[in-house]
Amino acid sequence: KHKFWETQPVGQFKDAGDTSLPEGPIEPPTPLSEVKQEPYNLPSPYEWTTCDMDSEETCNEVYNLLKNNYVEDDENMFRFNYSKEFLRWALRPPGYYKSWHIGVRAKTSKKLVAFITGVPARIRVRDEVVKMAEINFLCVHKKLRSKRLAPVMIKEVTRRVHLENIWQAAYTAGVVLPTPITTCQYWHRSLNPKKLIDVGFSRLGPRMTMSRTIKLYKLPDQPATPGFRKMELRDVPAVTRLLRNYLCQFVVSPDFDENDVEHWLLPTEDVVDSYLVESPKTHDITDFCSFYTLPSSILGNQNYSILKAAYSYYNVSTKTPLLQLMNDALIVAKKKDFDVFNALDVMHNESFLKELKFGPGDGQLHYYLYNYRIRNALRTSELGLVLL
Ligand code: YNC
Ligand code: MG
Repeated sequence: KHKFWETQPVGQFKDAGDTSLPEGPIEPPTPLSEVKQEPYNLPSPYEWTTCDMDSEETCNEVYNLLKNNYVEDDENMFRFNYSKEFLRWALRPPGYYKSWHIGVRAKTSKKLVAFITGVPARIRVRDEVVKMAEINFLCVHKKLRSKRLAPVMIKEVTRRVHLENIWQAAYTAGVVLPTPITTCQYWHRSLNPKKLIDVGFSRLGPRMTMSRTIKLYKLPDQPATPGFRKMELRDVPAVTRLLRNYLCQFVVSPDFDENDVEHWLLPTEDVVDSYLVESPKTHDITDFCSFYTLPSSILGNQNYSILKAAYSYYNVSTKTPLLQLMNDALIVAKKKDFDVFNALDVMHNESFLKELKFGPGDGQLHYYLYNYRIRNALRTSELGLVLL
């Protein structure tokens, strides 16, 4: 059934529930001298290219490939439209490798027709911190689908990850592959219900009018929590401590240091927003919330072309109730003109989703590890990892 994935060091469906298999790496590392030195072969009309995301021109090509060919919802009404600034941020974290930003071009026209990326991350699984690659942005042009290009791209990124002496990876996908460590659901909180209904993202509830719906989702103009403010550079040490202390309770989470926090969580306009609560009395940083900006193209609507979506990222509450903190996040997202606020049912998110009027989405998001076995699937609340 999975001709490619059956050959890979991932949890196989036939091994589900086999308690004799140990947790941890499935295959040991091989000596670097035994890693294939040449790229895998592509069908002859195509060639490999390393995408330099510092180059305005290359970044534009990647942006356009994804804008036209990346992930759509099941009904093909929306398609992710990652911005160039977002792609630069996502692909250049501390210690990134340019060689992991892999493109495929048509040899004659030089047109970019496929893409896959990795970035390095330290991921903690129970009490072990493992160097991994986070794999993302796998995309094959619509006209080249179902030709088995994806397996070649996955093997090539794996080879380049191995060349850096890294042997594990983490990734998410909307499709079921062998074998998810957990399966999450997206929840959506309307901020601009009229537009969401007009574009078919949501529907008017039974016995609801538009004006009752707008009233239902109305939010205060200002956050309620005293000391709630935007995160600044000087907050990096305190936010790192807060976040490390919080994330250690989950079975799988990133092992963030101060450099990672500066990169991934310090606010970047139209890419990532972070807020914290500074105690007005003690000036302690007690709570934190963040979201990233990922618009979607609206396919074939007369009135609107972009859906502006915020995605819940990492949130920590120690003093402010999480419900109140996230309500303040909704308020600032609304002020920034987002149409919808999305969140997965990971970490403690289930404690606020229903009360803050999030509704369950249809698509599921499956989380995977490569070459690392987890004996039993996790509950979504045991997962402390959000990928972009
Ligand atoms: C997918 N999303 O099952 P089998 S998520 C992984 N992730 O193999 P073909 C996928 N594998 O089942 P197409 C996958 N989708 O026969 C399909 N596959 O064993 C598997 N969509 O290849 C599939 N982006 O080339 C099958 O399929 C084989 O032409 C079929 O290409 C697939 O970024 C794709 O959803 C997804 O652009 C490129 O449909 C194409 O359809 C497309 O014939 C729209 O491929 C965009 C989209 C996926 C977003 C993502 C995470 C990717 C993770 C990849 C795995 C990484 C493993 C770790 C590597 C490093 C290891 C180290 C160390
Ligand atoms: Mg293909």
